[in-house]
Amino acid sequence: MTIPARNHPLARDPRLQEIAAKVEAGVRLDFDDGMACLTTRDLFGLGRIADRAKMRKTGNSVFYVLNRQLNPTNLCVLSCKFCDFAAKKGDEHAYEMSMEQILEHGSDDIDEIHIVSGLHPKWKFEDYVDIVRRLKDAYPHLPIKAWTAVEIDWFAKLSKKSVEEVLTTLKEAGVVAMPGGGAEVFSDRVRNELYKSKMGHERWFEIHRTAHRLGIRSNVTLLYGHIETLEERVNHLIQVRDLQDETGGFYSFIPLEYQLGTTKLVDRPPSADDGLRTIATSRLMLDNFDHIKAYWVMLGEETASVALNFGADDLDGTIVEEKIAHFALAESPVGLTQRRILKLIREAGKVPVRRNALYDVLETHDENDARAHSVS
Ligand code: V47
Repeated sequence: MTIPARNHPLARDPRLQEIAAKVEAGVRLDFDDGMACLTTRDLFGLGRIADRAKMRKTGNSVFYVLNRQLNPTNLCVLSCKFCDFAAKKGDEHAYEMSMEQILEHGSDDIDEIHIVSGLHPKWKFEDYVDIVRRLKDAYPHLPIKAWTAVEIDWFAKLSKKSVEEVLTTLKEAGVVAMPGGGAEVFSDRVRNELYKSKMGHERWFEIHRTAHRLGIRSNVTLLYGHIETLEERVNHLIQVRDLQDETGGFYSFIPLEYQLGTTKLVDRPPSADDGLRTIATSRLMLDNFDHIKAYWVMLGEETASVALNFGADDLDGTIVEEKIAHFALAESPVGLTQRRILKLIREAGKVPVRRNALYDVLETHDENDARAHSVS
């Protein structure tokens, strides 16, 4: 029996009542629905609908990973206007790690190493491949999630190889998955304003499409809360959904909250309300995604925990030493303990599930376990 839209119990806003009925009937949301989600005054109604949609995908589970981030250098030939991480030679915050320092980031006790880098003006493609090879040699069981599409595009230029050749070489070296960075906002207007010299969205799509074809699955991000319009956010989601329809290769969608840092593209950071609304809208628009990530580094721990009742089902991980958001003055810690992550998930009333980079389930923390971990 279909519930008449006007009486739908989950929301007060009549537009959301229609959306709830559509979601329940498995009818895909359109652009106007996306705009209604992003502009409704009934935030809690939106959250309830998104949580219901999440429950249908992954039940009460919330995923997390024992991981470590590695950013081998921040020297970068690009000058994206939102980025405080990138540096030019001679800048006070410029750095490049030695191979020894890089290898110290690996461990046999974690389930993912997440590698993102600057586009170093001197390093060759082989140097980046070598990082993967050496990590793989040192830690054969550690899943390596490495290089965004921006780096892959750069590697293809450096080596004069095709995207397929670059990705095949990296896969042979040990890359099993790719992070979703560099997507920013799939809009030519935003690109022209903020990151003109970086590849456009067609190339980003081509790289992820090729990765998926080669068996390297990946994530996709949205950088929100700067100069983009709400219409551009919804268009971004629709383009992401179209690509997922085509390849089915994305694990997770990750809205990244813009950190003002020193780049200050806008006067104020995005609000918690905006973060929750964006997560919930992503869950509802992206009906072909299993996972929506509440990235605690940029949202802050508390908002990320609340987001687990607004459609998110993944908290990312322990990270240990985050740099990109913290060079942009993020207020969150640089890493979290496993105990803290379990607490954030349990405070949201959900069940923590430990995964690896490939979303294989490694451990479900049951009720008895919950009591053991609640002693802080
Ligand atoms: O592409 C740069 C963003 C991204 C800022 O795939 C900024 O699991 C906010 O992609 N404020 C890199 N964001 C990080 C990334 C990521 C993070 C966590 C998990 C995954 C995953 C991917 O960081 C860049 C850019 O969009 N970024 N500067 C800033 N000031």
